Amino acid sequence: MEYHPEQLAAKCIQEINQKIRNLNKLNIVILGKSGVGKSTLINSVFRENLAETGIGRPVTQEIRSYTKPDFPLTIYDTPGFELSKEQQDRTKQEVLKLIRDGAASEDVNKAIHCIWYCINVGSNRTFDSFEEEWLRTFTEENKITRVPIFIILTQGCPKKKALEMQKLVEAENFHINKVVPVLAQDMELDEDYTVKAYGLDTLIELMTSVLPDDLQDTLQNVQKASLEAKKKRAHAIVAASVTAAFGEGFVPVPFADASMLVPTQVTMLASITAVFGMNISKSLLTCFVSSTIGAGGATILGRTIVSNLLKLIPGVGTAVGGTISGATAGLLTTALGEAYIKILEMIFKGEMRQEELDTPEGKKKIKDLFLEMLKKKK
Ligand SMILES: Nc1nc2c(ncn2[C@@H]2O[C@H](COP(=O)(O)OP(=O)(O)O)[C@@H](O)[C@H]2O)c(=O)[nH]1
Ligand SMILES: [Mg+2]
Repeated sequence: MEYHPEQLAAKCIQEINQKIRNLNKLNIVILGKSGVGKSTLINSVFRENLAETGIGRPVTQEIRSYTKPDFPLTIYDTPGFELSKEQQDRTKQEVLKLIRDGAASEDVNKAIHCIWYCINVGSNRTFDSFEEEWLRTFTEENKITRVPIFIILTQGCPKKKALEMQKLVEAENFHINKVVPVLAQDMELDEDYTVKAYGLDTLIELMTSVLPDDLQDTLQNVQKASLEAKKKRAHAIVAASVTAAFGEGFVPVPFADASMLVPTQVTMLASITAVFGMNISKSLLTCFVSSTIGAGGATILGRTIVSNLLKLIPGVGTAVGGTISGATAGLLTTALGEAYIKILEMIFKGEMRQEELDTPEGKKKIKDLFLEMLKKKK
């Protein structure tokens, strides 16, 4: 089997698209009076500006949904929440029905996975008695379906006030998962005094802890607030790919036969890309593949790895009778995955543009990174 970096990159792109298409849909209900900062929160946490796509699609009288094609997230918003007691009551019944119907469908794509109840720190001393009553009955009724609920204290500035409010709300002992103070965007208080945004990474970590495994890739794909959460998931993908393909590492892998190693690596790179939720170009992937496991146009495995890489890194393993050990194959795959994560991290942080990698310096950088990871892992 002969693989060229171009072909491999094309295969990667194909798998990335497929992987993203197959991600389960995450469904979040967001509640709270208008002006508390729901839209700002949504747009700061997720990588698509869902809240800007107009008035949304009416789902029921009080519920609107926001989504985008090829984006595995739906936000259910309740725009009339504060207008009257009737509307709040109706909202409650409609949300509970949405939850029940979703659960009854037994379809992960239709279930409601989390509820974000937003309270504005800036304009409130605490929440009013009607909201308190609403939350009391809502959380009681939700006890059966057990959809995770976060009370999010929005516009959490000054922070001291946000923390005081957190204590107050926690003392209510609602049946909820967590009270989370956040400031979704920097807040300018004075011309020379700006309070930095905070709390969104914590919110994502909490989401990570409550969502089931079949929504973890989705969460990481759609969120942009926590690079750490993305990296953690990506590291887990690398470890799982290696274990699945090479087990404990004692079984020899025929290095001239790329049929085992290469598909494992392609799938791994595709899964990592989906978790980062970035549009990675085919030329970047071609560069990456050619600068790591295969030198331009040659067979990826076999000769390349054995005569170049293993020689470069003494002690990493040797080729015996046409095979490398599963452990060595695992090591190479791990280093490949970790180098790729590092590159996506640099792009995510804006430290490097994708095009910059398609230069001699860029390629050297990739290669050095891969070798560095190999040395680290051995
Ligand atoms: N600086 C800053 N302004 C915010 C924040 N959250 C909301 N706002 C402002 O508060 C106003 C109402 O926010 P919006 O998201 O539209 O509230 P919604 O009605 O609940 O969707 C807007 O002018 C926002 O710019 C925040 O975290 N930081
Ligand atoms: Mg809004």
